[in-house]
Amino acid sequence: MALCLQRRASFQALRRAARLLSPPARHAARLLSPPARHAALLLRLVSGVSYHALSRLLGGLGFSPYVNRVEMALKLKGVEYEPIAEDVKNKSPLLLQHNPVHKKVPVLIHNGKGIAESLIIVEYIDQVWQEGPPILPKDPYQRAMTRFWAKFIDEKCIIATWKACCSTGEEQEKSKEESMEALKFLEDEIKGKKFFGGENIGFVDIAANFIGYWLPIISEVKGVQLITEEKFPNLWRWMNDYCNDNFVKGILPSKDALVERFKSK
Ligand SMILES: N[C@@H](CCC(=O)N[C@@H](CS)C(=O)NCC(=O)O)C(=O)O
Repeated sequence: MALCLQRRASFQALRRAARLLSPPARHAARLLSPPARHAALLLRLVSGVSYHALSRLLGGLGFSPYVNRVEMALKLKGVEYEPIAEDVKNKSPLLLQHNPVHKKVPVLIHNGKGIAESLIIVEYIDQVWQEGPPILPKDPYQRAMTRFWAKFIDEKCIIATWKACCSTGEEQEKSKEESMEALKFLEDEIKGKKFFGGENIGFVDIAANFIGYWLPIISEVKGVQLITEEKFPNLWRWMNDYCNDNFVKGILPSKDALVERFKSK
């Protein structure tokens, strides 16, 4: 009987805690099994942490520009998450379970379900945590253009600039040319705007994280000049604004750590 009363009291407390949750979190709570719901509510009750604490980021303790995109989105939305280290040379069963197709980080595990591919994860975060600042525009045309540029950055800019820095001979020369051509499009796209997202950092800025921070460091280490103020004044200005933005600065890995990493590559 005493146990029954205790359970009832604890259920009432949990119900009160449930009322404190935001509508999307309440909806998410309904999808959990009763024991998981109980545990999540207790967590909220004792620590003030919401269901969103059930987010885990695979690769979240390494140096990956792709993982860094997801960290940006989670932090922009104020989502609590658990970073999990991943050794990509010796992949964990958790990574293989949640990203059997590509076997790459990042993977976001949210409420037990895995989502792979950094840009898809960022979009997912934007949809799930709608109460935070928007990452993609709502207008369908603007949204399509945003996705277009993010895809362009992934397919044309990152691969070409990486090869321009890290390959040799003919492949390097060809990649340098491809980089210049691709970066020129970004130069035109950022002209007259503070960020690709307008006044605030958005999806394309997050997608271009590699171009803004990692590329200048890799170029310096490898002695390859790609983005200069003379050739790309608008992109150059964006890179400075982006990297010196107080929010972004707090999420980027240290330059020294990256220099060390790329010296050995
Ligand atoms: N298109 C993927 C790329 C992710 C990616 O290349 N991740 C690297 C770390 S930076 C990785 O996991 N590499 C392991 C491998 O290639 O086996 C994304 O956007 O998430």
